[in-house]
Order: sequence, then C-alpha cells, then structure tokens
Amino acid sequence: MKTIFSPLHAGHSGQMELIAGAIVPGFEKPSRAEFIRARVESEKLGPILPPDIFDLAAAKRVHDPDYIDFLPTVWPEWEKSGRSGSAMGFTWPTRGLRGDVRPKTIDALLGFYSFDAGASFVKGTWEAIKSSHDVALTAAGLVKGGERAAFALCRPPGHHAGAAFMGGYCFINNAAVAAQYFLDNGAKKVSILDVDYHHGNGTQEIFYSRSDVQVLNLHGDPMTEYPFFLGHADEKGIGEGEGFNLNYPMPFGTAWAEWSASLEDACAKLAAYRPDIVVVSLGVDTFEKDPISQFKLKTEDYPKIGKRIAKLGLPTLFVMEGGYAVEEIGVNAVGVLTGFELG
Ligand code: OKP
Ligand code: ZN
Repeated sequence: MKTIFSPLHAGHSGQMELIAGAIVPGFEKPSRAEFIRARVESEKLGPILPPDIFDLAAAKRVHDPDYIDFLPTVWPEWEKSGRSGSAMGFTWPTRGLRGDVRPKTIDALLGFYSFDAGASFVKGTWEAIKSSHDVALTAAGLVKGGERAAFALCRPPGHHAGAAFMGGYCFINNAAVAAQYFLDNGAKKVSILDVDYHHGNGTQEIFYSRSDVQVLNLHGDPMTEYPFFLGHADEKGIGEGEGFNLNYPMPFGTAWAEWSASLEDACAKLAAYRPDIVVVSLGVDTFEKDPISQFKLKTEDYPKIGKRIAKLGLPTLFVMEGGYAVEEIGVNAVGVLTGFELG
C-alpha cells in the first residue's frame, strides 16, 4: 500500500505539555513520524508519496469554520503579544461558564477552542497541522480512486479534536475530515474504527448525532484514563445517530486476549453496518511499553489487528494517531499494515 507523508510535520517540535504537575517536553514529538517512515521503507510496504495541497473546505465540513480559521492565527498572535515558548490556553469554559461567547484575546481564545493544555503551538505548528490534514485527504483520495488501502502517516494526530476544540496533541481531526470527504465523494456510509489507546472523544463528538458515520472506539476506561470525560459504554449516539456510536472501555492492564475480544465485537458490528469504506484511527499506544498508556499489547499482536481488519473486505484508510514508545512505534504501526496486506 502507498504511504502519504509530509516532512512539514517536523516544524511541530519542542512544544511543551502540562502533565502530572509539570510542564515537560511533549511526548508527541517528530521522531515518532520519522521512525514510522523509516519502517515503511525498510519493510518495503510500498511507495512513500508527498501530499497534494488542499484548501480547508473539507475540514470546515466537520469543524466549525471559525475554529479552523483561528488555527493559523495562533502563532502570529502569540508572537505579536511578545510571547515565546509554547502557545497554550490555561482557562477553559467548563460547567457554569459561558462557552457560547467568543472572547477576544489570544489567551482567552486558546482556552475557548481547547478542552485541555495538551495541544500547544510553536512556530511550525500550523504548517504541520495543515500538512497532516493534506496527508489524510491525499491518502483518502487513493482509496476513493479504487486502491484497497492507503496509509496516511499523519502527524500531529487528530482524534481528540472536536468540531470546535483542540486537545490531546490534536488540532484538526484528520480521520473525521477523511470520513466526510468519502461521504462527499460518493460513499453512503463510513465506519471509523479507533484502536488508539485513548478514547477518540473528538471523533465521537463530531458524528454523535449522525447515522452516516459509525464510530467504534476501543480504549482505556475514562473512569481512570485520559480524556476522562467521554468514552463510556453507555454513549451510543443521539437522535438520528442513536446506535451508531460504540465504545469499548477497558481497564488498565488489558492484554491481547481481552482487547482482541473487543476488536472482534467491534468488527462484527462494523460488518453489520455495511459501510462503503473503513477509516482506521491507528494508534499503537496500546503497546506494553508505551510510556503514557496502560495496556499490554505486544509487538506480535499488531499484525493480527491488521489481519482482522483485512477480513472485513472493505476499502480501508489507515490514519496515524498515537503511539509514544518511539523506538517501537514504526515496528508496531507498520506491523498492522503488513498484517493487513497479508490478511
Ligand atoms: C493523544 B492520542 C494533558 C496530557 C495528558 C494526553 C494524551 C494524549 C494522547 N496535558 N495526556 O490519543 O494518542
Ligand atoms: Zn492515544
């Protein structure tokens, strides 16, 4: 399968994040994408191609246009206000505060358009976000054009980004943009299968009241794991979307036996939905050695994930999400893809 990759991801580097009481260098770092790219090459998965350049119309089909227009202004505004470091908010409109009135200063807007301090900007961040979005749409175009599968080597990731918020290393929801692109170009139904360790709260939020996108999420139980405030099993969709959102929260320590049982159930539900296309939000932070995650999948499990997805027999777009055990991220992510190709 072809891989779409842009070197512009590397401009999003050196950003800081707030975690466990300390401001630390971001776990979501450029070497992640480079290890994956190197493994795609050494495993001879297929050609690695640069993205085409798209305008933001497709992104604005799933995100609020105001939010998308805000993103490129963040770093220039931050610099204009005399700041350096990482641009991130520190005040969020939670319960009891006004989330419906758009404020005016950069600090206020960063809070307004975020749900946490986990998506911060440096100088090259917007160009990286835009390239990641272009990567997803270019790879989607290959699948639309008839390829069995394609790999969007996206960085930064996207699944925590909602219609009008960033967070959790995510800015534009690449998988959601791609799913909408398929619907706008002939598909009637798309399934998004999110196997990242963290619940894809943004993807869930974007499609929660819709029946043309089925969203299936396998993840750490939000009672104990980030993003904490979405991803419970009783969240099934609303209105028209009722029954089209499925969550599989699992406890710390979950290994292949239990994880794969959830995957099996999700794949059965997915097959019953009969989508035209599958978008896989591919995170490999389920890995036993992931530094910020608590599942116990092993390197040998990743090809089995790909194989099971291949058994669905549907055109498939893989969109890269998380994975922070940088040394092994390439082996594990590409393991899914080679498992798919052999499956
Ligand atoms: C992104 B993806 C908050 C830090 C908490 C965030 C984890 C984001 C994971 N400042 N950790 O789903 O792999
Ligand atoms: Zn994750």
